[in-house]
Amino acid sequence: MSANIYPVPESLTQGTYLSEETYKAMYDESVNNPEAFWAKQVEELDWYKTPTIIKNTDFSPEKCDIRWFEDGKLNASYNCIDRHLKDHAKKVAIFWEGDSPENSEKVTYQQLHYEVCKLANGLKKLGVKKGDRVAIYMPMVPHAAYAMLACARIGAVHSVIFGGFSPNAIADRINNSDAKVVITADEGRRAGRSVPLKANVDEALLNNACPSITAVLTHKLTGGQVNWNDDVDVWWHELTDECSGQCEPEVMDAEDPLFILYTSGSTGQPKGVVHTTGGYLLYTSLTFRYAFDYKPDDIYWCTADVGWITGHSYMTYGPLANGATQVFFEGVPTYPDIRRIAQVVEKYGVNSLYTAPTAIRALMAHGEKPVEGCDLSSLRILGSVGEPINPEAWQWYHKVIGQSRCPIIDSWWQTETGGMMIAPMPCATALKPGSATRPFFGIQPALFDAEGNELEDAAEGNLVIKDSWPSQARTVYGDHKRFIDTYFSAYPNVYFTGDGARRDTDDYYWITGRVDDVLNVSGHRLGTAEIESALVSHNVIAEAAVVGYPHDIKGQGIYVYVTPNDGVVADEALTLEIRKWVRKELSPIATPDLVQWTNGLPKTRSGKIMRRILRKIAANEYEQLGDTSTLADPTVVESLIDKRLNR
Ligand code: 6R9
Repeated sequence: MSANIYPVPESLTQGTYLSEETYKAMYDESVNNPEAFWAKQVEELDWYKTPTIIKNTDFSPEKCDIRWFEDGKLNASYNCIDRHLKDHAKKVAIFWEGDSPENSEKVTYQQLHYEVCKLANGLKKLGVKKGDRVAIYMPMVPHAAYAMLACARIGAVHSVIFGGFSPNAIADRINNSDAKVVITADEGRRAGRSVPLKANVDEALLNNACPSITAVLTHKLTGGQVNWNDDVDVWWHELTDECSGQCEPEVMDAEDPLFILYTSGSTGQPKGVVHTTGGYLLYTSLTFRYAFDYKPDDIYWCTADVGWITGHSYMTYGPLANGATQVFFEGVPTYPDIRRIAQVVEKYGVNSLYTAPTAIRALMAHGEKPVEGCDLSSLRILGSVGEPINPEAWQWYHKVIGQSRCPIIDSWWQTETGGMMIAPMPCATALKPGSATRPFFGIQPALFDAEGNELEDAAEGNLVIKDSWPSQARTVYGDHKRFIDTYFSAYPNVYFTGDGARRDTDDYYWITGRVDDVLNVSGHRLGTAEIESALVSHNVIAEAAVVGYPHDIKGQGIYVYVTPNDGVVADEALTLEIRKWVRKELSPIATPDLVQWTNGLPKTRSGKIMRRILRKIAANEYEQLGDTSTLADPTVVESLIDKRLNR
């Protein structure tokens, strides 16, 4: 293991502010004396009232009450915009790069302020008040960031819904959060195709399905045809036309909610993870600065979508709180051709690039072609997020994109953690391909076995975090019990991540993937339960079980076992229909890769589906099924193996 070590590049050990010694000293203080450590870090932000109470957190399963900086007062939009205006009003905040290379735009901090204030005033005109929820269903255009920041400015709680979700999924999320307004665009664009965003919102709202919504605010992006209902529909440009470009930020408590973001879990419907203002903003700002060794003239590019947590923490709040210049990309890495990433890096002189293993693997399949003829000399730091990065993809990323010069910041974290938890520091940490390396300040990872014993030294087990950190989720919206049950009941008094990990003899962490029924498909997090519920809502399906299986590009593919209702003929046409159905009911990202029809599923005598067996068959590891003696009908397994699809 130790043979494959990449030391900190010489160029990064010079004149940087976070060496190995400073990392160690700061880390030690952050865990031995968190109060003192975080009391110093509050200077990261501008406060109306600087907090004096730093940490007040309780992981006990009875209560689970998490508060940071609770007597502090601030506004997130002020911190992301206004405080940069004095010296940097003309600095570019966003270089927007369209789906088509012919479309681009730049937005300075001054313009950002103007747009955000106008919209904030517009939202007030629509009756949105502090504490109200606003749903945002937008493509990757600067207006998505305006919408988030306008909410933050007036103290409304945004709930961004990924632009790839279907009408049902939109309606569920709107209803769970009781959103008052939904902000969208006429259409999105992806790889030359248009995405009917407004039409999807219309369908979600059909038959008064979302009674809390009083207005649909639409940004005219493509000028495509949309249906219009004067009772609820409002054009963004018409609403904001007469609004002032000044809007006083609302003074918020550090613990006031900033946003809700829905994410998939092991069971049931997605959970609305709630993040609050002070701790979240401070932690994302700090991690952004350290993980990317951020310097004021840097050009930073994260290829995520605002619909996911990475788009919140490291495209919106983290970089903007630092006054950074970043690229906002509407398109996909392989359009119009596989050199798009390299072309955009060259066009803007990108210094730090943060992307996902699935994109890296898709490019890697083309050898050196994705960089042919492109100048990548501006790159200094590369980042990876969303799923484990396999060593081959790591090495390709390092050599071909990073030209063997740039460290790879493989950052492990989650929607619930708000910011990076385990990640190398570019100027301090020697790298091992495939390892997220060491914890960030204040993070105390530990490994537990199934019985709840903490494992010492080099070991493999379930990953938990032993104490709170500022950007930790505070609750599940409207369901604190579910928050406690999901994260604090597997092992009392620690946060359970749902991931497995290995710790090596250098105390480096290697994330091995989810240990629950959450899939990670191309870096998108999906619950098997959600896909199963979409499947059984089709009238030909009696029962469904969904598992993940290893997939070269996507990391995990979706393998579906379905039992048809009596009399249904399961042929290829029906398989196609089922795949389309899930696409439409949930999202294209949830489309099953493999659909195996079966007359039965392996169940225990008490009727529980034995997923362990289904996972093995899907992985084509059917010879190692383990103990099947508790099955109600062992012959089911024979026939499943016989007709397995991943050979
Ligand atoms: C930020 C984000 C969280 C899950 C997480 C884990 C996986 C994310 C990873 C990683 C290995 C990394 N994950 N980053 N696994 N190495 N660097 O992706 O949040 O969408 O909530 O997904 O993604 O399994 O538990 P989210």
